This record gives sequence, structure tokens and C-alpha cells, in this order.
Amino acid sequence: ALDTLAVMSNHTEFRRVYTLLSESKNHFDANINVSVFETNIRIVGGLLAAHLLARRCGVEVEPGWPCNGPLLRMAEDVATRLLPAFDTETGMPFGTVNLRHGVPKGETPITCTAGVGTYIVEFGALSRLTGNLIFEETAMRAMKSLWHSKSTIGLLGNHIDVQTGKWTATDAGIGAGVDSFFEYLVKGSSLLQRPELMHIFKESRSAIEQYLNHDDWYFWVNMKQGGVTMPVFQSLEAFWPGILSLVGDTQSAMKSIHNYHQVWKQYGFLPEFYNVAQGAVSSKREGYPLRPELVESAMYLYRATKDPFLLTVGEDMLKSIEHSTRTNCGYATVRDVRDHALEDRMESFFLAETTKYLYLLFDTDNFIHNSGNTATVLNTPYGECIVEAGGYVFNTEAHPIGKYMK
Ligand code: DMJ
Repeated sequence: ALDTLAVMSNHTEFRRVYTLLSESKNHFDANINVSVFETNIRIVGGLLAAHLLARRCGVEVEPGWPCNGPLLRMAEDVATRLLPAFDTETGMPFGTVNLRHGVPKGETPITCTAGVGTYIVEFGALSRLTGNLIFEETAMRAMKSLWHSKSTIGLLGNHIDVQTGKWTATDAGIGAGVDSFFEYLVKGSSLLQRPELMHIFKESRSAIEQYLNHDDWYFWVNMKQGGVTMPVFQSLEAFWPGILSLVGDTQSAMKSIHNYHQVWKQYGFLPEFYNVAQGAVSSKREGYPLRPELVESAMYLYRATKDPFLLTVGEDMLKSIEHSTRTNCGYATVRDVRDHALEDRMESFFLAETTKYLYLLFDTDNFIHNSGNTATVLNTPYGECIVEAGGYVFNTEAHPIGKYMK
């Protein structure tokens, strides 16, 4: 939530937390098993974003910033502890690593697609800032290895054995277990100027449109033959119109977001799974854990089109969240979108993502909407450095990574 404070201009609170973090020691030298994916998107991404926003929040940064700084060192430390997970036959990572001892003995080699291909934004930024190329190279190797494992019709499955490269779950879709791989092809290509990533995105999108798209919903299909296995829309898939708007296809994006908004209107929230054929919530997937994806897409699309319908989407979300999920000490997960029963749980992505994207949808003059027309030139011991030169790229946890050039 640290960079959410920066986005909302609460600089004093940002500096207080920044100082607490900077003064903590050996934070990551712990004998605990963590998810490689979640640690990357939440911890590495959060630290990098806060590091890059520190100067504009009034922190007295170190000489050589943005290539120096306590939060950058912490990000490098924790990312280094994730690297042993990538030491596999294919270069694709295990899903879990011990922060002190590496991959736990007997760890399963089965990782989901998103867990393999969601590192290039954080690892790329880390390499470019520190000069240590290992991170970017490791993330690229995993992504390429994954892409080489695609089926003959160009689709990826849901889970893969990272030692043998064999798929163990063969449903192809754009939602749970897969989503952010596609997101990082687009964002990685933009942040790091790597056209090969956009090329992979374009190829994978054409297979997605051919086999998954049914009336602007994206179903789950068998990765080998392309036949529909589940005519289901998942709440996580609502990130897709945002990605389409980033690649310039606002028309397709608007069609899908209209579909998703209809589901929101039906229940006042998005259920985790919605069976499109039945027009009803899928059983045991009826919750809404305050997810950001719908407003994330609305924010990108509003920036691109200024279509007031997108403000309506944000307003509907804001009203439902305020009306039904607000409690005395936070906002609660909706257990069942049909009766709005709540559960005692608030995911960290509510503060990192949902509130931030809602704020940014309506705050059209926010500094984060910098399209790259303005920049700041810094003189550092390493030479001239141009920061905030090409806008910001949000990682998949909504941590904005500012672009810079040396
Ligand atoms: C977030 O943790 C990330 O956006 C991730 O990629 C999948 N979605 C959740 C929030 O819904």
C-alpha cells in the first residue's frame, strides 16, 4: 500500500513508512517458504515502486538514486533469494522457495503458467537499475521456455512440470493461473523496449481470439484441439480489456468490458466464476474478494477513450463496495455475491490495487497519468539520468514502475 499513499499524495505517511522500512535489518533472511510469484509481484514490485517514487514524495534520496537506495537494495536482496527457484532443466521456476535455504526438498515441480511468466517487469527493472543482468536474463529465459511449450495451435495450458516441460493441466484460458503472463508480455515489452515480447503477445492473442473468444467472452478450451471445456467468465479475466487498450484495440476491449459490467450489475459484484451459458454464478465460486481487475480495465480504457460509460463502471463498483463491504476496521470480502454475506478477510490487493485504480479512474490529473511528455533530468555520480521519462508501467499488483533512461 506504500505507493498507493504516493498516488493519493499522502507524502508524510509515505515518508514515515519508507523510513521504517529503510531502518529494518536482514528483513528477508528468514527460514520460511514463500510463493515465488507472490513475493515477486507484492514484495519486489512494492519495494521497487516505492524506491522510484521516493524522490517525488520528499525523501532525501542517496547520491546516485535511482541506481542506489535502501529499498532498491532490499528488492535486490529478496529477488536474489527467489533465484534458486529458476535453477531447473527448463529455466521455468518452482512455485515455492525457502528464503534462506532455496527450493525445499521434495518440492513439487508443477507450477502454473502465471507463476512461470510473471517476472520480467520487476526483474527487468531490477537489472536495469542495479546493472546486475541476472534478473532480466532469468525472467526472459522462463518466459521463452514457456512460449516454446505452446501447443501446435498456439495455446498454453494452466500448469506445467518445470523439470520436464510437460503440461499437467491442459485447459487454455486467460484467467486464473495464466492471466499475468499475457499482461507481462505487453508491459515488459513497453518498459524494457523488448519487441520480441510484443511479438509473442500478438501470436498468442491471435490463437486466443480464434479459439477462446465467443461473443466477446473468453472461454476455457482444450489447448490441443481448441474445443470449449468451460463456458465460464472468471473475475480475474477482467484485466484483459485493460491489456487490449494498452495495445491499442479499444474497440474489442469495450465489447468485453460491457459484458463484464453486465455481470456486475446482475449481482452488485463480480463472482469468482460466472457460467455464461447458464447466466448464473458457478457453484463454490460465488465470492468477491474485493478484486481490482474490472476497475483496472475501466481506468486504462477511460484514459484511452474518455467514454463516460467507464466512469459509470467505476461509480457502480465504488457504490457497491461502500454500501456492502465497509466495516469498522476495513473492507470485507464478499462470501456470496447473491446475498452479499461477508467474510472476515481483506486481501492486500484491495489497498495496493482496487483503491488505487478507483482513485486513478477519477483523478484524471494525477501525476501517474504522465504519458511521457515530461521528464526530469538528474546529474548523478554515474552521469546524467532522465527519470519519469516515459510514464509508469503498473506491475500486476498495481505497483507503478517509473521509466527512466541513463
Ligand atoms: C493480484 O494479486 C494480481 O493482480 C494477480 O496477477 C492476480 N490478481 C490478483 C488480484 O485479483
